[in-house]
Formats: sequence, structure tokens, C-alpha cells
Amino acid sequence: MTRMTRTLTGLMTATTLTAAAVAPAMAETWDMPLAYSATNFHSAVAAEFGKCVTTGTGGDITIATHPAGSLIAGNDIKRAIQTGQVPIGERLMSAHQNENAVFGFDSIPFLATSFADSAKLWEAARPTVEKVLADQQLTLLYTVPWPPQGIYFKKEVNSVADMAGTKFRAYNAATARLAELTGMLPVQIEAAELSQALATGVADSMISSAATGYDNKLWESLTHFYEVDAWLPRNYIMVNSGVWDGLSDANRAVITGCAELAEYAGNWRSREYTGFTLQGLRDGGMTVEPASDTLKAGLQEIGVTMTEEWLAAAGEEGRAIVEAYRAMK
Ligand code: PCA
Repeated sequence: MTRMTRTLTGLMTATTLTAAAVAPAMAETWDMPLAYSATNFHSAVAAEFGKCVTTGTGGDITIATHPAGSLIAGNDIKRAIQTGQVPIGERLMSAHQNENAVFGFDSIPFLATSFADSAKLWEAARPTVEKVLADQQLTLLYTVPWPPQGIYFKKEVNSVADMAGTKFRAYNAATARLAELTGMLPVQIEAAELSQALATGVADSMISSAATGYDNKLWESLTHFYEVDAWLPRNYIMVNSGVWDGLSDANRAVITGCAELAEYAGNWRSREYTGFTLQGLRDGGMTVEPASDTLKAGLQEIGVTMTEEWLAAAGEEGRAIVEAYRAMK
């Protein structure tokens, strides 16, 4: 090698390094699977969150949301994020309460039945949930509650006895247990498959929000929605912890800011969507009314059993969550 070549090579290496040091991070696209329909407020908030991230990171990260389980089915989303198949996604955490009872803290009947109480319960549960998620390579970005849960039927129902024998669509272990304790037959169905399952008679009742009934035009198959306000389960937006740790400080800060905004907006949209969708069910032709005192009393009794069962399953961590929550009330 001549001296000249050596100098040129050295210069080129130095230039390449400098260029790499000042070049922006490689622009990436993050696929973000969602389980619920594009029109649902959770999906709308996630889409806005995605835009906020794209703008805020100056195009370093573009988020592409895939609603209605179109990229990954609801039940597989958490694992897909854990294993790095996708960097980010949304999931109803209580669907995984079989894996860890703590995930079902938001589906305990009649523990937190309003948006205000749901916020307190989340505050009480947050450190524990974040720790469990961190052990699974998952970093929580934000969470938004579904509206209060009521019960849908294809007939008038005035007591727990009237519920017996119906095929009840469940979305987590708590809803399946509720079916068992009321003499119904639980069948696990993702929201994306709901309309078809009800239309074909695979199920003829369920517990959910007015929102999910509205999104899926359930008046085409069912006739009654009883407002029970049993609980407000939550969706969680999570990112793979390895991906998260690999981001620049600036991009992490932007995403955190977008997540805070999304959580705030999501909470308000959920409240607003409650009244809107209750009216939507009525307009669709359904009977929408509060559960009768007899039905409520029967469900309360079942709620006591389910609370005891959850506390037994969730152990010390579960008890601490409920105690911290009760101390805030
Ligand atoms: N809708 C979701 C979960 C809770 C809700 O209100 C569902 O029914 O799958």
C-alpha cells in the first residue's frame, strides 16, 4: 500500500464513521396489531397514538395499526410482542388471567364499577402489573378501560335462574366462571368473531360493554341489554422491552408523551362512547335497561364468590392491590 492509498483509505474510513454518527436512526415501521374493530374508540385512539409517534420521532418510527385481529388474532397478540414478532400491540390483559391471576384484577365483579373507581383500582394495581409484564419482556405504554360491563340476552331475564342453560360468550376466565356459577354454558370467542358466533347460534348471550354490542350490531341477533356495571376491564398497549431499551432517549421520551396523551384521550372517549353506544343499541331496536333488583342481587352473590376465588388465586400480590384500592376510596 502506498502512503497515498493509506491516507485515502484512512480518510474514507473517517468520513464513513462521521456520516454514520450524524445520520438519523434508520427509519422503521412498527406493525401494531389490535383486536378490536377499526371504528372502536380503542382502535381510533391507537391510530392517533401512532400518528403522534410518527410526527414526534420525525419519521424515525412509523406505526401501522392493524385492527380487528387482522394481522394477529387477539389471543396471540401478547405472545407476538413478547417474542418480538411485532414490536408493539394492544391486548385485553384479563384474557391472560389463567397465566397469572394478577392480570384479572380488573374483572372482579362489583369491585370497581365506575370510571372514577376504575382509575383508582388501576393506580393500586399498576406497580404490580408493570412488574409482572417486565418479567415477560413487556413494557407498558398505556391502558384504557372499556365502558362498564352489562349482560346481553335473546330474551327477557329478571333473575339468575332465568340465565340458566344459555350459551354464554366469554372473553376471559372471569366471564367463563360467571357463566358456570349461573348455570350457563361458556364458550370463548374473540370480539372479531362475535357477530358471526351470535348469528349462527354458537352463543346467545354475553357480558360486555354497550360499545362492543354497538360495534358488532348485536341487535341483529340479540334483544336485551341489562346495565349491570359489573366491572371495567382494560386494554393495554405494550412494547417489547428489548425494542424499548434499544431506542434513543429522545424517541423513548416522545413515545412516552404520546402514550400519556393517548391514555388521557382514551379515558374520555370511553366515557363518551358509553352513552352514545347505549343509545345506539336502543336505536338498533334493543331493550336497554338496568338489571332488576332480583337479578342484581343474584349477581352480587356470585360476585362475592368470584372475589374470594380471585383473592385465593392472586395471593399476597392480589390482596395488596385490593387493600391499596380500598384505602383510596
Ligand atoms: N369488549 C371486549 C372486552 C370488554 C368489552 O367491553 C369484548 O367483549 O371482547
